[in-house]
Parts: sequence; structure tokens; C-alpha cells
Amino acid sequence: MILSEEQVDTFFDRGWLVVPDVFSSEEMMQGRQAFDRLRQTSFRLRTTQTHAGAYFVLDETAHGDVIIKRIVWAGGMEPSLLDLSADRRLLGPALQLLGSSQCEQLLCQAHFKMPGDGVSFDWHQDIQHRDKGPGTWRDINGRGSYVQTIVLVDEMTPENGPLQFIPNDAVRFDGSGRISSGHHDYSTPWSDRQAFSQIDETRAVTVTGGAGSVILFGPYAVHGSTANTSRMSRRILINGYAFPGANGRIYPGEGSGRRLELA
Ligand SMILES: O=C(O)CCC(=O)C(=O)O
Repeated sequence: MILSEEQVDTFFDRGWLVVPDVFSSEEMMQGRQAFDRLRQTSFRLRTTQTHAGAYFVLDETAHGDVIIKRIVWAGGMEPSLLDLSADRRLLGPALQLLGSSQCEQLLCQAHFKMPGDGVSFDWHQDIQHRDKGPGTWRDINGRGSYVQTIVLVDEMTPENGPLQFIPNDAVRFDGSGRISSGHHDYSTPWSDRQAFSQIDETRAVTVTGGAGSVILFGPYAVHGSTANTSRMSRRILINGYAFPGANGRIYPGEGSGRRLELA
């Protein structure tokens, strides 16, 4: 899959892009089965730990119910998820946006939002998780050097804790002294220019879509999500691809940081 010029502009100017129906319902059924097995394993493990090549971040309610915060490098335990993250329908656009024929895969992460589990994510930028100080991150391609993709494993609805994004032109980036024009200044380090200091929440856009749809965004896109208030699950697979050499950290999970290119 090759993104159109318009899609590429949307990614860089607004901050994110949604591509519907990338994966079939049959493929997403297999994805849901992998997620079911990961969930069953979480119930057995109960506490945060590395298991079978994946890193389970778990919590427990006062009633003893296990809450899955995230499963880092979920494909370590479920190789079909790694196959999905190397699929050209996902990898192709990621490489296109990175402007590279190769990348390093940093994330293959399962997020579960089950009815009533209260899992939510405050407004943040992914660069906060990539750049942890000197030597941990370098923007090599001058456009963020990172593309995150989210595969909707379940349908994402307004009620089940959907992703929300703030368009770049409703974000005040540190150092810019004003709400952005929509175009990032890629010429200075992110910490000087790209960290957000203020957002116009009234401009937040809720992303919904069918299972098999994909969201793509860069490291500076401001996003978050609230708790699932519905009766259906909202599960997503997050794959993160870095421009070769941008990352200086070791991520949890057996095989994380692997090099990928289109076959
Ligand atoms: O699961 C969610 O809603 C949050 C996802 C997220 O914040 C991310 O992909 O960086």
C-alpha cells in the first residue's frame, strides 16, 4: 500500500492519518484470538513481569481483578502479531513516511480496554516515551524519525475509549510562542520546539473505525484516550517503527529493535 500525496500531507500537517479496512475481518479474528490468549496469560501471571518474550504490565483492583495496562512486545509471545507488524500493508506506509527502505521496530504492543477496567491515557506525545535524555534519541531524518501505527483489533466507537488527537494547529509547541501553523519546525531538537505546552482541547478529534483499520501518527502528535464506558472491548495493536539509528535504548521483549524492510 502506497499512501497518496494528500495522505502524506495529512500525516505531517495535521498530525495523524486514518486508513480504513487495511486488514480483513478474518485477519482481525486471528488477532483477537491472539489477544484472548495474552489476556488469559495475564490472569495467570497477575503481576508485572516478562513472560514468553513479552513484558506484561499488570495491575490489580481492590477486588483482586487483574487490569492489563499494556503488553510490551506482545509478538514475543504471539508471533502472528509480529507477522502482522512486518506486513507490507503496515510496513510500506511506515517506511514511506520515514523516507527509508529500512527501519527498527521498537514496539509491538497490545492495549486492552475492557468494559469498566478504567484504563485511560492522558494527553501525551510519543516522543516522551522515545527520547529519555542524552543518547536515547536522535532525529535523523529531520521529520521526527518515528512512525507509530495502531491496528484496530476491535471496532473503535465513541463509547469504548477511542483515541483522540489534537490537530497540530491547535497545539502550542514550546519555544514557538504561539499555536502552531500546522507545520512543525523540524529544524531544531524536539525538546526545544516540539514538546507541547498548551492544547486547545475543544479541537480534539475522536477517531472511530472498523476492526482492521489503521491509524498512523508521528512522535509529536498529541493524543490520549478516556476509559471504556461501553459493554464491548476496545483492543488495539501498536507497532512503532524508527528510522535506523534514531533510537539509542533497548526496549523490553525478545527480538525488539529488529530491523525490517520490505521483502
Ligand atoms: O490505548 C490507547 O488508547 C492509547 C494509545 C497511545 O497512547 C499510543 O499509542 O501512544
